[in-house]
Amino acid sequence: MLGNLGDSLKSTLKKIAGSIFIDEKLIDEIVREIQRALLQADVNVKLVFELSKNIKKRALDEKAPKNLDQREYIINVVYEELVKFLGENRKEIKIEKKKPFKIMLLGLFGSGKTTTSAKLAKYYSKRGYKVGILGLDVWRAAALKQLKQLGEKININVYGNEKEKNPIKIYKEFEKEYKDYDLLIIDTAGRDALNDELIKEIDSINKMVNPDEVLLVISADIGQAAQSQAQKFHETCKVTGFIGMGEKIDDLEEFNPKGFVGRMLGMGDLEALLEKAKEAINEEDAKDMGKKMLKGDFNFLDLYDQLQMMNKMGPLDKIFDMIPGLGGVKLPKEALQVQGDKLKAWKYLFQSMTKEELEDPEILTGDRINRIAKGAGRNASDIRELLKQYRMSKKMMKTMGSGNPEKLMKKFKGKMPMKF
Ligand SMILES: Nc1nc2c(ncn2[C@@H]2O[C@H](COP(=O)(O)OP(=O)(O)OP(=O)(O)O)[C@@H](O)[C@H]2O)c(=O)[nH]1
Ligand SMILES: [Mg+2]
Repeated sequence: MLGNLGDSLKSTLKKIAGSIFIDEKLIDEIVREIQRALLQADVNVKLVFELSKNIKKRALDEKAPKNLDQREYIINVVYEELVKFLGENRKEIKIEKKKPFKIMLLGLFGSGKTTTSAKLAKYYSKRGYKVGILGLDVWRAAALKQLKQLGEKININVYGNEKEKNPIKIYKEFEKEYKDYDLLIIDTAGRDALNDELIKEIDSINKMVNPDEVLLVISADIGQAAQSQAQKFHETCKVTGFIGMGEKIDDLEEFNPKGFVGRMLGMGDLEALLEKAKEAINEEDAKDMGKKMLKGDFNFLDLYDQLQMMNKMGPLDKIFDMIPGLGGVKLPKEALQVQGDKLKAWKYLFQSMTKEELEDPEILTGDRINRIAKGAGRNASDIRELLKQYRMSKKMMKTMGSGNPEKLMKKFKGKMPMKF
């Protein structure tokens, strides 16, 4: 479905790029095509009309910046509006320090609650939080077994009691343990519909648990039915978010509307065009990001993100090309020689560090270095090398930044990470 949507939108964008005149007639035509594509993909009618109204208004009213022609500008408007459309309701979960912060998962049978519990647990434990899972699904046979198997795979403690049929009692049974955790994830039972029985059950669990976030897990292929389902669940129990991504435990990413729209539209084709547009428009953004890097204001978490990107995208110099503000920067040779195996090892090392250490690698003591190395099955020298690499990059950026960042940024024009 998404593939079709992408194809239709892409052909519309190509039409804009290939047009001779941009007039109201063409814009009307384009807006109608976009509407049709979105409606076919089962997007809510009201939202589609709002989106197309915005696109039309901007396409007619706004003038392209000097160095961009109107076609390129309109393509960019469509792209921006799609990103805004998908991104406006984006909500990040902030794990507050409260020991434990509680996330409860709800959903119908087979929607992916249990899998998502494990994904979330892995996601947050990787980021240094101590995470536990509590299984309150007393309905499905072997529910706890499934959860425990998943927990074992990702090294997360799972609490539950197969013999107890009352979820409230299970919650109470382990209540003393929860304060040991930064985050407690609560998996609940589903039904084939949101019936009275399920409502009563989640209502009573909700009152007992008092979760900080309630996430509704919905299968991605149910289209607009998602809305009424979400509505109903929300009425029973204030749902704070939705979630879903893929089957494997690693398949949880923070939703990034830019990346999503980019992928959907197959940015490769339009990349050059949009890149040009972005250079003209997003110089401000690029400057901010560039400044952060140049101030040396980055840590292991940023490095880790870059490594993950790199695994998908290729060598370091290419990645640096895509970081706003760093395109065209020549890296020292050593920095480029970091190859696949090493990256993998680093990833394990990062995963063994605490959040504080990732945020400020300089706090790593000799003792910790040895512990982390042991935990990740590596040598302390690997961590020392990683630190060296980190300090080198940081120093390099700082040196670059000690000149005049404004001037420097002009030289390294802003580029969007848009190669998928
Ligand atoms: N494609 C895809 N499959 C998923 C995803 N999440 C879970 N699954 C699969 O969907 C099936 C059900 O997932 P569960 O996590 O057991 O779902 P649940 O909501 O806990 O199910 P019940 O406990 O029976 O209500 C399993 O086969 C999972 O492998 C996902 O995000 N994408
Ligand atoms: Mg389950």
